[in-house]
Amino acid sequence: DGIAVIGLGYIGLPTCAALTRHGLRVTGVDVNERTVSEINAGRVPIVEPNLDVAIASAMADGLLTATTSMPHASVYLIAVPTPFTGDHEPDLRHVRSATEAIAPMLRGGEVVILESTSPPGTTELISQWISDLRPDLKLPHMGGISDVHLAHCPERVLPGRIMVEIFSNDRIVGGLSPECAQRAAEVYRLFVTGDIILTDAKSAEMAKLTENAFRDVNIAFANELAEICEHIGLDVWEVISMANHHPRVNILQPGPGVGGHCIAVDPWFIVSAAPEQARLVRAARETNDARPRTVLTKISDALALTGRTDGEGGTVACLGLAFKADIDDLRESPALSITETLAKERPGTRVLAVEPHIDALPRGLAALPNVELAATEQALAEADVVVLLVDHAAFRAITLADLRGRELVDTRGLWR
Ligand code: SAJ
Repeated sequence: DGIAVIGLGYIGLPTCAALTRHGLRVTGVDVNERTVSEINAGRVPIVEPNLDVAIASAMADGLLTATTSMPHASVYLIAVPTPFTGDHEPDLRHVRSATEAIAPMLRGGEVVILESTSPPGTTELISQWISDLRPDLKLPHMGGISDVHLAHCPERVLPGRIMVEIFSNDRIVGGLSPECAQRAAEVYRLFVTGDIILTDAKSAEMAKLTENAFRDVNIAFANELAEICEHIGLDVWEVISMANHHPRVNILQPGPGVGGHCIAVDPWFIVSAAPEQARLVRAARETNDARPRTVLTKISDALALTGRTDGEGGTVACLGLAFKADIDDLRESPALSITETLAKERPGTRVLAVEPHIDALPRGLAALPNVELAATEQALAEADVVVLLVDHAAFRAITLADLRGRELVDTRGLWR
């Protein structure tokens, strides 16, 4: 009966592409009717290199269909968002509704795989949810032989490189039983060239969170170093670059904060699972979340140097809105939030937003009368203060000569 991929976003859609490239028949399921009709019309609603061609050829080969209603499938792959609530607790409502849609379809023998990054224990929770809805089935959390196989296989692809990493990355497959892990691993062996590591579901859940918490803690270390170096009058990028010549030191780069929908979210799942123990993980989150405010203070200081005090005019060029270099993704972007907060807090200041990867300002920014989308040259020509927020390749060509006479706030160390 083929494979059903639930959630046609940044993970689900590339997974459809990867499976169909290997000749497998895939039904993509999404609650959003617009997403479904876009995909069925051969259009890809997200920007990711090479994804559009892969989806177009899957459609041309008749291997992919998108729908809003859950089909029967031999393998269900859940790739829905797992955000957090206002108080940093995991919000599993999309996983729950995917489970509720799958449960009535089960006949026995199916493999259900959770790919969404989830708090430890979620795969077991899915097993319990299914058994509540289907008391006629044996589920793996009950022990013994089960009718349905459940596993967690966390996605690990890097936005911007998804269509490479989805094939080449090693995969962790954590089953609710060894048999569940084996059955889920068979699915990944169909298209993954990297190693497949078998474990239990809870260890797989924690391993994924650990990867992103590792990166968050290391970025927080770089951001804290930036603040220390500034306090004592040193160039943090030079200090890090020298320290990284040590064979066992590899410090990441400071920046305006951590964006995207993974690294700024996942560590909170660890904090939620063990609040007393996860002190460093929590501190890292708080350090990285505090960065945009530090950048805003620097922008105010720079404006003051040009003779502008709060609310008193001036033009600021904000270079970059995306959450990191060379992508168009603005979700949870510190660059976007800095630009928006600046414009809101200083209504008398003109803000020129430069983002070569988009054609129109996102709604929140477009609604502000003092914000315009500008080309790099115009922004550099008209600004009193130039703020570098994202190290896009397009901005690397800017020279110090182009910036002469402007106050600079460089959050990425490009203009040292
Ligand atoms: N950042 C810095 N300094 C650095 C590196 C990154 O400030 O030295 C910032 C970026 O500007 C960005 C944020 O961190 O705002 C996150 O960017 P990223 O490139 O580190 O990670 P993501 O969010 O694009 O993807 C991560 C990846 N995880 C790891 O590298 C451990 C990816 O492999 C995961 O699949 C993805 O999260 C996910 O979906 O969980």
